[in-house]
Amino acid sequence: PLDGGMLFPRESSSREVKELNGLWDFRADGSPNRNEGFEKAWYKRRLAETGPVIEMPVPASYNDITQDPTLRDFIGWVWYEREVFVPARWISDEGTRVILRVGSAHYYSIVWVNGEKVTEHEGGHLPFEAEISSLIRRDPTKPCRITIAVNNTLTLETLPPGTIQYMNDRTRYPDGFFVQNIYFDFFNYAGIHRPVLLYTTPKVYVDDIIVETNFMDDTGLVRYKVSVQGAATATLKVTLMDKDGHCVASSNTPSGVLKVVDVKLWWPYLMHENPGYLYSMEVRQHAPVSETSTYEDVYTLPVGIRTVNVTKTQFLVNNKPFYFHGVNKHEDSDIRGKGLDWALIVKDFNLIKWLGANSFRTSHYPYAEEILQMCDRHGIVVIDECPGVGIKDIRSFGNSSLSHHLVVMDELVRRDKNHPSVVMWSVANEPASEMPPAEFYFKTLIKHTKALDHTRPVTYITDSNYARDKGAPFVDVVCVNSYFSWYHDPGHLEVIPIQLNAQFENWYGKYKKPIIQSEYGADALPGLHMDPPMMFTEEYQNALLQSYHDVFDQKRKQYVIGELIWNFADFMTAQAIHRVVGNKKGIFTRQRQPKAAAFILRKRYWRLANETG
Ligand code: GCB
Repeated sequence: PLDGGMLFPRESSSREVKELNGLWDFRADGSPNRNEGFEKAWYKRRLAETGPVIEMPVPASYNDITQDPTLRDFIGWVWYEREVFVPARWISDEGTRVILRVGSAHYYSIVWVNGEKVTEHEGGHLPFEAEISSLIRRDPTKPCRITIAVNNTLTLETLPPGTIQYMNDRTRYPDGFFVQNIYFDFFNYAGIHRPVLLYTTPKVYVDDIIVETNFMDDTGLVRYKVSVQGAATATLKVTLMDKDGHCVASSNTPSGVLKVVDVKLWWPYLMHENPGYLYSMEVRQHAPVSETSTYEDVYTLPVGIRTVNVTKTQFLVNNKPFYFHGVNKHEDSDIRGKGLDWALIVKDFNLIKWLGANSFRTSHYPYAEEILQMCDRHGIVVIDECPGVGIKDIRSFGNSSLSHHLVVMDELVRRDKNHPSVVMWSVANEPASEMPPAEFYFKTLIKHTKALDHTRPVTYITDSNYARDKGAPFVDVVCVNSYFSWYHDPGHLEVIPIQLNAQFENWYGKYKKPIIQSEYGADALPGLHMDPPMMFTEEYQNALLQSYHDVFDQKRKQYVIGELIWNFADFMTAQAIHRVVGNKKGIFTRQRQPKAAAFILRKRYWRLANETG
């Protein structure tokens, strides 16, 4: 069980938010054992007093910001620091809690405030926070100095996993040489990737809200549970409002079911003329402080009312068959790496809607909450994936890896449980699921996830053989990746109809579960042309996609319930002989300009929307 609900920080009449984005002082610890920062306790003084610092933007990956190749490929601890003035009224009012929150930092983080450790966190894609109220009250005249050390080292027990390999042959490698091996295909960008902020709540506060929605005929049902922290007794008022701010249901108990007459359901994009309809659930809580005053806290949660169900052959949203025609993405762009960037986020949504895509998978880690909130508003359906990518080594199936994986699912479900856009959890991508320990591993992991959230189906994405995969018995939907005529039979497009048909028939024959083609694609260098098509040209990417689509069209009327292209956009990877400055399977370039394939998909997705929507 985790500590606290970690509701997304929102301003309200009782809560303030102060963003700490911008330039922070920064230093990478390049000492041979990467430990100088701890030995010399850099957090005790200003970072600039313990050595040279550079300016580093937050949020952003640090890798591509400078001209220094050692920083791009740095492995170990980097140190961030920033001083901030906390508003005097936050300090003087003892009834105010002040919380420091990091949206995400990759991979392991330790946080100090004025030299005192306030929290540490493992995992690069989920938020963490610490209450710092008493600390900042100790010396209200001083600015508050926030130090965050972040380590990107991956081991067999991290998610994603990796190994550190020391090269001790001095005839071939320089002294102290080591490399980070990874088993996944994207650059291991690091740093503070999402906003850092301070926010306040009253001492008695709304700590968590859980909603589960359903409907019967025209009546929406919102089952909710509010947890309040800081007081034994508090009075609550829960009000559900429609888009125009009219109250449609209310209650004054901490849990219950709100009934909404003439409900406006949350529908996916293109399935309804008014997709992404959100109600607002205002939770207003009062707790007496003294005879004359009370603490009041107000938190407003967007709520979409919808259901999700899976049958042997269909994925149902609001009891209507939903066909996933969409993309796999990455959080990735020039210069900022995996840093959250609003211009990029909005551009990507505009491209998704231009394509007529109705869904994406958060390959291969949880994306920023800000992105899921946009999905809620626009009706873009999400398969929410945890960072379980690259579980290839048998040692990554061990007990401590599994227990960490369970905690990551705890954190992911805690964070994303209330998003109507999230319709399914993916617990992993392309694990070595044919290995013997995979059976227990996935059985346990999926059972755990279902216990956390009984309302959503659970899957993981497989590229192993249907006859040998050991986790597939436990998933609700089979998600298969395949790269026919790319990694297998390269250049031979003619194999696709046979091999793809066999893939679907084998999986369905064995498991009788609906199938999503969760990845397929080909690299294409924009502007490279050949006819007849050759690999890496735009023509080959087009031809390959079209061959896949022909098979999808036969099977989607039976049990194939979705197709997600690999990938929405080109993205950075580690340097390797099969990667030319990154993975080029995007239908858009990394700068979000269309390749020829984007127009093929656009035509297809709009046609599918009209046929299935
Ligand atoms: C896959 C992986 C994805 C890779 C892709 C590729 O199967 O899931 O992370 O980027 O193939 O292009 O190799």
